[in-house]
Parts: sequence; structure tokens; C-alpha cells
Amino acid sequence: MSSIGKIYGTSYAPKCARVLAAAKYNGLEIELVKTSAMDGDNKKPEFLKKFPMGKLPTFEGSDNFQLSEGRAIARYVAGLSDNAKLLGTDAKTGALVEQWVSWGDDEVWNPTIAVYLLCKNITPYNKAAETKNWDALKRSLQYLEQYLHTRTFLAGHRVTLADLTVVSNLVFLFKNVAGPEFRASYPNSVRYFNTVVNQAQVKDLFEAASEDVLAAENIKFTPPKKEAAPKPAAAAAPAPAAKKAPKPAAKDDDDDEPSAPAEPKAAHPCASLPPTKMNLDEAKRMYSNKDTKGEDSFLEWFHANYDPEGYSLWRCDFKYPEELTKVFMSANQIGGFFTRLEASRKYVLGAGAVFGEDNNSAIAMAFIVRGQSAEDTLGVAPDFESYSATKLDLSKPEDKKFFEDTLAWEGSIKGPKGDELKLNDNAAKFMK
Ligand SMILES: N[C@@H](CCC(=O)N[C@@H](CS)C(=O)NCC(=O)O)C(=O)O
Repeated sequence: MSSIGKIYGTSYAPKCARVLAAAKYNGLEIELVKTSAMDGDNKKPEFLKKFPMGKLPTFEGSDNFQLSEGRAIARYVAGLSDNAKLLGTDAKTGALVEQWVSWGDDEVWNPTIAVYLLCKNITPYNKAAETKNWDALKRSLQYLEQYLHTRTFLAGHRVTLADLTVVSNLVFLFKNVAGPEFRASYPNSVRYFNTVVNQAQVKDLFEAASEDVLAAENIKFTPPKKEAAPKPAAAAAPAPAAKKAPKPAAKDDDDDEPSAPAEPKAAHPCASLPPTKMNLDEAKRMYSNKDTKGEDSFLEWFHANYDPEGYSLWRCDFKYPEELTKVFMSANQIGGFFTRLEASRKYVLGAGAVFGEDNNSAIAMAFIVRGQSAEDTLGVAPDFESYSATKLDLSKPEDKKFFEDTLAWEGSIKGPKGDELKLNDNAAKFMK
């Protein structure tokens, strides 16, 4: 049998897995071209030339028909043969298939990937967002549980694309996010899951979904640091929208942006400092609204208004640059650090960026902080311990250059291999 074409993606991504499953049900051959967002394959010029949106999965038929969006690809492959009736047998089952596909993506996948990205700190971690998404998952599984009380499949009496979609999402949830206690609360859903993954057509495909490879416990957030324990003052609240900061790269866009109420805090150590002539709110407005360098710029304003008694300037370098791999992951790490600075928002202005390329990079940040202590201000972020903080002296040309360049998101620093690494313009940059 000749292949219907190629699907670009990975078999563990639910939006790709459902397509592979639909092809199996329809007895169609499809070639999986392993293409991973984590490896940046979707950003390669040859991929973007074919699929300019740069998202996975995508499909290229042997007749050159091109499709993107997992749901559309699955629908196309499911509709290529009528034997398995994957799209339903009449208007009602067809609509039910659509209902459950939509439900599986919005109500299962979205909170699943949100919890996963938060706990992996790919989306800057935020406890309230994690709880919100766990609650959404519980609500969805409760609903599925009731529905399956009297049913074997989701739409009619046979497997349809609805089941292949929902189960592909459940495979990811049960393997990567939800442990045995969570799963045990939903026995009908687990029975249903086992029924579908063990269907002869897809057993091989879903083999990796057997009980012994499912998550041994619920996914947990581990702060990205090596030393200190989290400090109570470091409320994991969201950072305000940063005008100059683009979104972190390569983040799955299906998840909600976390939002959380601020937690009650003890008085900030900077609250009792003597007054200063430089207003940091004004400095932030200048930094957001003006060019950083040049005539009538932020730096021109800053040098005219800086009060070295009321403020100090700091450089922070990630202590373990040799451990950094993908540039987009480092960018996410900086995003997380800036988010966790929230408790010091009124006392800190700074910018950070990734320097270098995948597998040879470093992270550096420049800060203006109220008072003379980096610990009192930047130390509210638990992962501050993973950065070395060096006070900058504007009378030293190299300190001044680093400070000005980093705030302007330009320049270079020494990398872990001793070579000079240029600020990576393609990685997200952060300011506070
Ligand atoms: N709307 C797309 C979203 C797919 C999606 O977000 N895919 C992820 C991988 S699972 C991706 O391509 N991420 C890379 C990026 O956002 O640049 C769909 O439903 O197919």
C-alpha cells in the first residue's frame, strides 16, 4: 500500500498521535517525520518554507496536499476511508464526534499542558495557576466519569475520532502529569482509557501507555536552583506585562496565561529606606517609552537623575552556564526569575537576556535596585541563589558598558568556553 503522505511531529504529542491512530483505524500508511519543537526543528528554514506558521503537527500528502493544525489533519485522515466510520455514522454522531474532539482539546489538553509547562518552569511557575489548571482537570475528568458510567465510547457504539482524540490527550495526562491517586479517582475513565489503548488497531501505537509506564506520582514543580530553600516572601505572583519583552519562544500556545492574586507579604526591607531624589516609577516609564541609548534616551535621563546613595547597580550571571542547552529554555528561565521578583517590583528595574547559541550560552542581567543590597531586592526570587551578583561601578568603563548594553539588549559577555558570546536577539528578552 502506498503512503498517504508525511506527518511532521512526534508520536508522543497528542495532536500527532491521534492522526497516527486514525490512519491505523483506516488501514492507511502514513510516514512520521520526527520533528520536535523542543529541538527547534519547527524553526528550521526548510520547515518554515513549507509551513510558515512553524507549528506542529503538519501534514504533506503524497499528492502534495498540505495541512496544518492537528485537529484538521486528524479529520482529513479520519475521512479518507469510510470503513471505520471514525467521523460518525449520521448527523448526530458526527456532531458528537466534533463535540468530544473540541472538549478533549479545550478541557483536557489545555489544562494538562498548562500544568506540565508550569511544573517544568517552561511557563514561569505560579502556584495559583497550577491549582487553577488542576481544578479544571478535575472538573473535566468528573464530567467524563459520569458520561462513561453507562457508555463504552464517546460518540455511538464504536471507536470514533472523538475517542482517538480524547485518549491521545489522556495518554499524555496519565503519563506525564497525573499520578495513581488522581487516576484512581476516575475508574470509569481509566477503564475507558484501557479499552481504547488496547484496541487491536492502535495497541502498538499506544503500547507505551500501559500501567507500568504511567506517572508514578503527580508532576511537581522543582525550583530551578541548586542551593537555598524558597523564601516565604517570594510570592509566586505574575509579572506585569513588560512592554519591551516579547513572549518566551517555543512555548506551546494552547495554555492560558497564569494569573494570580498577590499573596500577603511582610513589609519590604526597602520600604524604610531614606527618601531618594530618583523616582523609580518614572525611571520605568522612561525605560519603557524612550530608546535606551542616544539622544533624549532613557540612559541620558538616568545619568542625570541617578542617586548612588539611594540605589545600587548590579550584574547577575547564572552560575552554571555550562548546564544551559537550548536558548529558548534559558529564556524561559529568565522569565521565571523576573516573575519571581514580583515582591520587589517597586524597588527594581532591570533587563536580562541570553547570550550565545544552543549549547554555548550564558545568562546575564543588569539591575538598578533601591538601596545597597541585592539580597534585599533580587533575593526575593528563590532562584537568586543560582546567580552571582556583582555590584557595578559606573566609573569603570567595563561596568558602565555592561550596564548600558544589557539594558539596551545588545553587547556580548564571556561564555563558559571563554569565547565572547553575543546577546541572542532571537531569544526572548526580559525587563522589569
Ligand atoms: N494550533 C496548533 C497548535 C499546535 C502546537 O502548539 N504545537 C506545539 C508542539 S506540540 C508547537 O508547535 N510548538 C512550537 C511553537 O509554539 O513554536 C494545533 O492545534 O495543531
